Amino acid sequence: MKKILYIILSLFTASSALANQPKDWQLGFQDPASDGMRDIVNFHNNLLLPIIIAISVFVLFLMVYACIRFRASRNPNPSKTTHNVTVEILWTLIPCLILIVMAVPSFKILYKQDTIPKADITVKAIGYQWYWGYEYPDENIIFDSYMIETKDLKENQPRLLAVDNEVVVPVNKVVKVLITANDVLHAWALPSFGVKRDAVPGRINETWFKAEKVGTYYGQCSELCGIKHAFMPITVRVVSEEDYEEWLTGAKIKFAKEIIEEDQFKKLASK
Ligand SMILES: [Cu+2]
Repeated sequence: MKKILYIILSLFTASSALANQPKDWQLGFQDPASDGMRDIVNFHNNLLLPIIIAISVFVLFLMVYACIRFRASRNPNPSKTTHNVTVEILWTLIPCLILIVMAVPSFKILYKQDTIPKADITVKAIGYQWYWGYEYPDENIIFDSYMIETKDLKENQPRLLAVDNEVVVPVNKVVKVLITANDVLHAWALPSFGVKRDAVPGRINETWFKAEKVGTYYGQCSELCGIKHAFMPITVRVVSEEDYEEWLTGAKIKFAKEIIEEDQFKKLASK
């Protein structure tokens, strides 16, 4: 009973009280933290959900009506009708119209997400079995991001979602994410930003987001990629411009990418 109450309660609170990670008994989406996700949530809550509910109620009504009105005791000699042109046109046409009504805003959102504005920051995410590697190509930064084991979790770190090295991005900046994989298919997904793209070996997919709120956001690999698929979470920390600069200064030293060209010269020379 308590659980049912929770579900009902969460129906009303889902959009306002939830932060940026999955919650117990959550229904609905995580809080949107980008324009793209807000579009998706609006589309779902204001258009899809009413249509789904209306159709479900209508079908339920038809079933109940048929059960009562045409039950054997009340309708002993059933009609032998097999065709009715009007009804057939209607039940083809109306679903078509419903699909068109859903398709138009859906494509609008899709195309909006597909157009990547001029990026302020580019991050490259590389899926490995089973962790994510990140690169900031413009900053010469590279690091790996592993899930923190349950026993090593600190306070406020969610289990199976927190990582050792988080992706750090500034708030209100366009972040372009280049996504690829090193071994098998993975998918880089962050629900709060409305972002989900497959990471395909040998190919670079791209997506973008503009985080509107400072905070820590959690996502997970969303393409079955092997035995530890569930243990390669994604953590993005959105910080203020100044904090980002500060992080950058430290990260440039801590995560400095070695100069590849020099290595190659050395390799060539030693041959
Ligand atoms: Cu994966």
